[in-house]
Amino acid sequence: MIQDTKMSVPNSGQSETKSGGLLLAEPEVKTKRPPYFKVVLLNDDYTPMDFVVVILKDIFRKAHEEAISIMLEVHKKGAGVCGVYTRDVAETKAEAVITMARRNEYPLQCLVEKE
Ligand code: TYC
Repeated sequence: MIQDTKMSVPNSGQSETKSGGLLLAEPEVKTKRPPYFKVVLLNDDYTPMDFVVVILKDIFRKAHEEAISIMLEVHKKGAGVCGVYTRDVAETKAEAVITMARRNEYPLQCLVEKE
C-alpha cells in the first residue's frame, strides 16, 4: 500500500500526497471572544449606602468587603463598574438593579457600556 504522507509544496500553502492527490492547507481556525459589556453604577444623593451594598452582593455576587469598596468608589467618584459580562447578562443585571431600586423607591441608576 502506498503511504499517503504529505509533502509540502514550497510557498503554495498547499501540499501534495505521494500518490498525487492535492491536499488543501488546513483553514486557519480563528476563535473570536464575544464582546463584553460593563455594568456601571451611578451615584445619587438619595439611595442609601446599605441598599447599594445589598445590590452589589445580591445581583453582582460581590463579597461584603468588595461591595463596600465599589459602593464607596461610586459615592466618591460618581460612577463605578460592578462587573463585566456578555451583553444579555449585563442587560439582565442592569434591569434587576432598576427593578429592585424602583420597588424601594430609590432613584439609583446604572448603565451598560461596551468595553
Ligand atoms: N451617595 C449615596 C449616599 O450618600 C450612596 C450611593 C452610593 C448611592 C452608590 C448610589 O450608586 C450609588 N447615600
